[in-house]
Amino acid sequence: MQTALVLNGPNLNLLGSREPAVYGAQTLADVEALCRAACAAHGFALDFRQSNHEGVLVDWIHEAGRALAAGTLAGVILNAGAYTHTSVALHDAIKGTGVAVIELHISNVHAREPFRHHSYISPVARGVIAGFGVAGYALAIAALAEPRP
Ligand code: CA2
Repeated sequence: MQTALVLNGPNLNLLGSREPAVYGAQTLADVEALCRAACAAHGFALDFRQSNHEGVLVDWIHEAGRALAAGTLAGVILNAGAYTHTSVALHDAIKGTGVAVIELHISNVHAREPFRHHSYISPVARGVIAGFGVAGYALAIAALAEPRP
């Protein structure tokens, strides 16, 4: 059974505690449960993580690259949070490992402040899902199950 690796970046541990109008009322634990159900439906194991540290996220992408080489990885769903808009390091890690990454945002970043309109992840992502709330995580897991175009 292949694994879907779901990586969450800075401040996503605060989900459900503030800004419900933007991010909804569900907690990160609720999102993990939602992902577990979606993975079960698609025959994936789930590895669900969160870090506030850029280098830790880079290390996890490298680990995903090794899992890809071993044939145990279905792909990565990455909500890089604010690092989406700043991190050349994450861009380089994704490009360097060749892992299939689906970029995920809970909010529609393009309907928000201009500084959220640019992503360093998008050019190296297989696809992007944004604006569907936490349901986007289940959509991303379903997308991982689709054959590559
Ligand atoms: O919409 C998304 O998923 C984002 O990746 C969330 C990031 C933001 O910087 C991106 O532009 C879009 C922020 C995550 C912070 O989440 C919080 C949740 C509750 C309270 C405070 C922060």
